[in-house]
Amino acid sequence: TSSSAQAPLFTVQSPNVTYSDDAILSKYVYRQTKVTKSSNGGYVATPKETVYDFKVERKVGRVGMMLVGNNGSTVTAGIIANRQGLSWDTREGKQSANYYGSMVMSSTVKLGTDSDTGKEIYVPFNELLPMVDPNELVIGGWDISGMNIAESMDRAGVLEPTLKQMVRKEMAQMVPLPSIYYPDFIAANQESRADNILEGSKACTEHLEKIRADIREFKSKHSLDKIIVQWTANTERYAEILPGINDTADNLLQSIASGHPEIAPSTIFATACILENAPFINGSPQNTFVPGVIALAEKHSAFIGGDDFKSGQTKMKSALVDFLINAGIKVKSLASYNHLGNNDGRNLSAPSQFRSKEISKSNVVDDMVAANHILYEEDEHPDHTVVIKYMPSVGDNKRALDEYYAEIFMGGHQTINMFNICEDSLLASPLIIDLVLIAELMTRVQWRENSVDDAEFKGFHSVLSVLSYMLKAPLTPPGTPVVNALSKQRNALVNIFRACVGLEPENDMTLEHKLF
Ligand code: NAI
Ligand code: DG6
Repeated sequence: TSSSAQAPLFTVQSPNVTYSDDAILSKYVYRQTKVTKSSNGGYVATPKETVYDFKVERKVGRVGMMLVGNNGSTVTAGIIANRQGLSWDTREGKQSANYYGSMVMSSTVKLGTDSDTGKEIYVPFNELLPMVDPNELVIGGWDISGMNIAESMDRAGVLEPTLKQMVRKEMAQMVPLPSIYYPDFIAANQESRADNILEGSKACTEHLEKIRADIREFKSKHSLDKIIVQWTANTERYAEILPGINDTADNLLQSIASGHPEIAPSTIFATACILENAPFINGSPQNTFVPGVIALAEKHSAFIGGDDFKSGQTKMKSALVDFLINAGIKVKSLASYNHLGNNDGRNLSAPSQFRSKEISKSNVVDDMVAANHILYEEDEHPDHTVVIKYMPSVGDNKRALDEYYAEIFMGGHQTINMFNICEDSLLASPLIIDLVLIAELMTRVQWRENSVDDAEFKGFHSVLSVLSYMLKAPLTPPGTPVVNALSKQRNALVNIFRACVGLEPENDMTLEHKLF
C-alpha cells in the first residue's frame, strides 16, 4: 500500500543523491543567468550557481481528498472505476477505466538515453518521485445540495449508464456534509439546490469551526495521515478587498468572527484548511485568496493553490499563443465563445459570477506578450474577448469556438479557428486528481541552501505556484511573476521533480547526436 515507501522504478547513481528508507536526499546546483545593464545600453549576463539540498519523504501515507462541491461525482466515479479496474459497454465497444487527461498519471518524462543503444528512455511522470496512487485516495466532502453522489452523478449527465450501474452502489453511500451557503456569492438560480446547509447566511466562527471539525473527523474516521481539500463548487462573485476587513490575517479572522458580509464561503473553507494544515486548492475563478488568507497561510506555513481549472479553451490558448509568439507571429486578437448546458453554465449566466470567470480567462497570455518586445510595445496587448452562454440542451458537452487573428510577414494575416466539443467535466476531473497528487507531494518536499551548514530544512512557499499547469489564473507568492505559458509551466514541474532526485533539467540539446 502507499503507506510504506514504494520501490522506485529508477534510482539515480550519483554522489549527490542518497536514498534512505525514509527519504531521498539530493544536492542540486541551480543555475541562473543574472542580467545587468551595461554602460553602452546593452546587457551583461552572468551565470550564477546556488546549491540546494532537497529532501523528499518517501512514505506517502494514507491520503484523503475532500471536495467542496459534489461535482466530485465525476471524479469519484472515475477513481472507483480505476480502483476496481472496470470495463463497460458503450455503443463504440468496450471501454476500460483510465486516467487520460491526468498529466501525472498519463504523461511521461524523458529520464535519459540508453547507454547501449542511445535510445531515449521515458518513465511515467508519477515515477519521478514517490506519489500517492489516486486509486487509494479516500474521498469525502461537502455540498449545499444533499443528494448522494450517485444521484448527483445522474443529475450531472456525464457518464455512460453502463458505467454508472457499476459504481452506483458505492456512490449511493456517499453523502456530502452540509456546507456553508451565503446566497449573495453564487447565482440566485442555485437556490433551489441548496437543501444541505449550515444554519446562518454570513460568516461566523461557528462555520469556521464546523469545517475544521469536519476535516479532523474525516481524518480520524479513516485513519488518514493527511487531507487535501479542493474547492470544486460553484463560481462565486468576487469579494471586495477592504482595508481592515480581509487585508491581513488578523483582520480576516476578526471579520469572520464579526460576520462581515464580504467573507465568501470559499474563504471560510480556505481559512479552516490553513488552520488545520490541510492544503487547500481553489478550482474556481473567484478571489478566495484575499490578502488576509495568503498572509494567514504564510503565518502557518500551510499550502494553498489556485485559481480555476485550466481545462479547455485556456489550455489551448496557453499553448497556441506561446507557440505563435515564439514563432515571431503577432497575435492581434483572441475571440473566445462557448456555450454549455451544465449547472456551471447556469451559475455563470448570472453577471457577477460570469465576471469572475471572465477575469480568470482574460489575463492568460500576458506573460507571453510581455516576453516579446519585438512584436509588442510596452503596454500593447492583443484584443481579447470572452463570451459564455448557457444552453441547457447541450448539457456538459461544451461547445467552444476560438478565433486567433495574427499578423504575419509583410502585413499578411493569419486567422486560425478552433471548434472544440467535449464533456467539460471529463477534462476537469483529471485536473482535480493532478492537483491533489502534486499538492500532497509538496507536503513531503523540503529544501535548504547547501552552503549554510546545518540549516533547517523547510517547505516550499505557502503559495504552490508549481500547480500552475492545471490552473487558469495561477496564484503565485506575493510579488513573484505569473507564468501562464503551458510549456514553461510543465517544464517547471518536471525540472523541480528532477532536481529532487539530483537530475539536470530536461533539455533538448541532444548534443550526443550532433557532436561526433
Ligand atoms: P457544478 O455546478 O456542477 O457543481 C458545483 C457544486 O457545488 C454543486 O453541486 C453545488 O451544489 C455545489 N456548491 C455550491 N456552493 C457550494 C458551497 N458553498 N459549498 C459546497 N458546495 C457548494 O459545477 P462544475 O461544473 O462541477 O464546476 C465546479 C467549478 O469548477 C465551477 O466554479 C467551474 O467554473 C469550475 N471549473 C469547471 C471546469 C470544468 O468542469 N471543465 C473547468 C474549469 C473550472
Ligand atoms: C464555461 O466557460 C464554463 C467554464 O467553467 C469552463 O468550462 C472552464 O472554466 C474551462 O475553461 P477553459 O477556458 O479552460 O476551457
